[in-house]
Amino acid sequence: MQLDTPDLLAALATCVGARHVLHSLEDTQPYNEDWRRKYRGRAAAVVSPASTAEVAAVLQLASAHRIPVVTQGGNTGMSGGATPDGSGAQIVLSTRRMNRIRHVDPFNDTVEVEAGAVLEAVQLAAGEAGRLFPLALAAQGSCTIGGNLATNAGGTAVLRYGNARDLTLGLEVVTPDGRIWNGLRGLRKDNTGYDLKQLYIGSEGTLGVITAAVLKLFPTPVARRTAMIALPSLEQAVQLLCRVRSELGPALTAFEVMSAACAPLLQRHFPAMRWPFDSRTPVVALIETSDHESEAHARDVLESVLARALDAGIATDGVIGESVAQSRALWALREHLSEAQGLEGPHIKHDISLSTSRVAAFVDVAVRRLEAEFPGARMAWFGHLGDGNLHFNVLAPIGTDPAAFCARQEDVNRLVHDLVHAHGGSISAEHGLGQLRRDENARYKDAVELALMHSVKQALDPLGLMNPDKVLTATKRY
Ligand code: FAD
Ligand code: 2HG
Ligand code: ZN
Repeated sequence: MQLDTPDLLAALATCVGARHVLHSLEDTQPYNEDWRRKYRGRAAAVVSPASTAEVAAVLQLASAHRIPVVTQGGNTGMSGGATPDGSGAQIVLSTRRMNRIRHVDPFNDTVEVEAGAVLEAVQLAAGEAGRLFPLALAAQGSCTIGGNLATNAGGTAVLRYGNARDLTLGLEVVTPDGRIWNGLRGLRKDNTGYDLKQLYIGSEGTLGVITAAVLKLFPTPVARRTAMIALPSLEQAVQLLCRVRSELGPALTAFEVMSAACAPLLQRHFPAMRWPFDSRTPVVALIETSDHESEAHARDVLESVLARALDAGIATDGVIGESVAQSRALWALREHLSEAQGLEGPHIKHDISLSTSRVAAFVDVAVRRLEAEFPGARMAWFGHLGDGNLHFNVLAPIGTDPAAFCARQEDVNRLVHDLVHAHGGSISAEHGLGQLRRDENARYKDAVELALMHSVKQALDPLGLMNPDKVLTATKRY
């Protein structure tokens, strides 16, 4: 039976308390819009449970009355996955109040946290216990563990520690009908049937609500060093990656790249930041090493890596952060790129991955074709070259209307994604499909794989109430 608005609000209030149910347009506005301001909807209500039991109560209510639920963590997602539609029928379930770090276990090298815990708070809790939680991304001050797991977030340390999936040992999930699955096992070996947690990780809120997780911890390095290196081409950047990967082994913890179109954006929107090279440098790499010996050892290792790259003619210039502050300043350049691109105006994002052996060939042909078809368009790509993951973002030509350029998004996507597909890559590396890439994914995905995905959705969310029309086109209407 459908509920009218006053009854819905009253029923939700019995689950979480009236103070934690928002309804007015003003109160719900921040939850109705995504970080990029690309998507805007209208939630019937925003409900904020404080515990797993309260999430279960909300989902029991939603399932009894056929109310669709959009789970939202930090709302920093890049694919519109956490934004309700405009029907006014969906509720947003915010995990913000479920933010406890339940238990750090240094003997097992694990931490158990609630889904609404902010990533940075988890990193700090691990640090206080003398351990490292290595997931790292520019949104870490706002994004939540639940969102990280639901999108299988990547970030800057994947080449050393893996993505969110690789860092997860156990999950607690509330199913769409309000049952609680406690899979909070901190085991590194557990072959007792289907590995259900892997279905929920990366499912973007379409199968259930992740309420807690057991995550892996690692030894904290004694020293970290950052270098920024100027390179004549992406091909040279890949060569450098291969060299440092074999020279440094596990000491290499990040290998990021930025294209020439990125520097002017930072200079325009963050003029106080200092770009250390000529702003026309074709490619700049940002490398981070972690050392378990000493500061001096870390410095020597990175200095010799840079010297050898310069001697071999792979790199043309380089700087090493001589202090924590200098390293932070180098990282800040990389971390402000999303914001700088957003300040430049709406643009067309691609979150692609390719094998590192094919990434340079892809970029070469993609740039040539885009330049031919969209003269003046700026290919402001950057990203995690260590994982073959580029944010191949395309910006409007200088002086033109960015919104008019974005109207051609489908044509740009077709060109870029067809090429990614032809190069054996993926059109969605770390941001999730959400609503932004749902249809693109259906276009390229193997038909059998897509059918199996629909079967999983049908099995775990038979009423189709969990984040409808995200990841997959809904086959049911509530
Ligand atoms: P939200 O945006 O709230 O939600 C994202 C998706 O997860 C939605 O589909 C939502 O329904 C679902 N969801 C959220 N919580 C739960 C839950 N508890 N249970 C079930 N489903 C849930 N991403 C990267 O991977 N790597 C990066 O380097 C990176 N850098 C970024 C930099 C900036 C400046 C910004 C703004 C974003 C960046 N992102 C990056 C994207 C984003 O931060 C990640 O996708 C992050 O994991 C989302 O977390 P969130 O809590 O904000 O999730
Ligand atoms: C990053 O790596 C994020 O900084 C955001 O994944 C990418 O803004 C983007 O396109
Ligand atoms: Zn990224």
